Amino acid sequence: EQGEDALKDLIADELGGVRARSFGLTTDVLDGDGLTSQVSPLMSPLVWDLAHVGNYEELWLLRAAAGAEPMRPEIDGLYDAFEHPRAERPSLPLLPPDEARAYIGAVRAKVLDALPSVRFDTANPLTSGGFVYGMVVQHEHMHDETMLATHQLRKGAPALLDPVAEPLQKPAAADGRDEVLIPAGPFEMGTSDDPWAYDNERPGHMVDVPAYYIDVEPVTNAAYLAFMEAGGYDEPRWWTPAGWEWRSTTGKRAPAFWTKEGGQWLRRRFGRTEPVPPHEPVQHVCWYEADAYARWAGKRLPTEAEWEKAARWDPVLQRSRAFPWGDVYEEGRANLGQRMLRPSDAGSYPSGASAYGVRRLIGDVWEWTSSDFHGYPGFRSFPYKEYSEVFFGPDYKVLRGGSWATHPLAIRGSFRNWDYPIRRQIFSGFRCARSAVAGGRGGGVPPQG
Ligand code: AVJ
Ligand code: FE
Repeated sequence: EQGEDALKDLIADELGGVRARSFGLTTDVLDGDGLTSQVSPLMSPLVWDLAHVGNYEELWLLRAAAGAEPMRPEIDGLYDAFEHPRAERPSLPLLPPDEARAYIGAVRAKVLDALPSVRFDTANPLTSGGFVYGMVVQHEHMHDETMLATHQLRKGAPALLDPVAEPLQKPAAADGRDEVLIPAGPFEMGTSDDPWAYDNERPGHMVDVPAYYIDVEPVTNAAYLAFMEAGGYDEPRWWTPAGWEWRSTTGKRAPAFWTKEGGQWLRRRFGRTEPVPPHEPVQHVCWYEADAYARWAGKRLPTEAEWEKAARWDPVLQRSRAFPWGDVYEEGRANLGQRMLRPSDAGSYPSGASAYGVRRLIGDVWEWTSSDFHGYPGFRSFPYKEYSEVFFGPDYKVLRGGSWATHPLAIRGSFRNWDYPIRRQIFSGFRCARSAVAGGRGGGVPPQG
């Protein structure tokens, strides 16, 4: 009982925190067209995201968890992501900003009213451990990160204050290791006991991973620029056939938001233009670009299992941990939660290193892996198949680790994100790996360009 009350207090706090964040990205900083127009067919109008998170909260916390009747059944269809793809959303009769705010506020008031009487007993998997509340809080944080991608795509004057916060930890002296060897052996991938983990992170299962090397840090802008200057975009041998096709049809020759002026590379960041910072991880690259860079570097992208073993496995204790540094989130060990509007420089956050000494796996940039998105052995869809299961297959690549824009509650070592290999509006970067077998980079997609 005591534990359940404390958990409910935490849930109420986190619901309040995420809503403040959502307002900070919408009605606090924009109005009118800024909220209702669409900046790219890839994104929703911000006012759609705002009402959608409230509608999702109504579906799961009022109707499913508390047995309430629908508040406004006529709007459900508008905010169903599967009924209306993003490109269609601006032409829908969406709730205007003030009505959206009123609706999601009314939902929230009822949620907080009902919370004390919702039972969290283990007999109901939806509410056991507060699962469905965790799902709703994480969902809103994920949409907040999506809203940040919308802000990044906006033209015109900056809407977001740049906190220009220093990283909580300054870069440490380089320890001279570009990559570390992860010896062969099994590790536990995924989780069976994190109460707020998604279905796609479950169940925990042992995976035997051959020995490999993995980069200590994500690939920086300076390193990526070396690939560009070496003609990386013009050499079909570095690209898979689909990647070469992407590069040829789009004409892209640099990460998204980069422009060259007077011989200098600049990048646009939330409405401001600045020189490309050499020591930050490269951001806004698609999977094809990451894959081509890795091949040029004589390496390859890590598999999902390799990424997760480097992040979570403690070879001394012989178990996986939730975060690289231990079992609980600790502020100051990773660049998360939008405290800066950018990734941190290489060498930052040394206390976030994993047991193997791999750094900045959590936060800074989402990291592309070589893996397609599939269910783990024993996967069971829960609580709805449209969260994960409908995306399983060869069309999506898995990203790991979260970005500077990801909230700590919506990331952990087992968390899996996925997107199309052409996507670059997300806060995506990568690190490289290579097999530790004699003579081979091994395991990469063979170049056939
Ligand atoms: C897990 C980030 C791929 O944004 O499409 C949001 C999360 N699911 N609403 C997405 C999600 C339902 C999802 N990603
Ligand atoms: Fe959603």
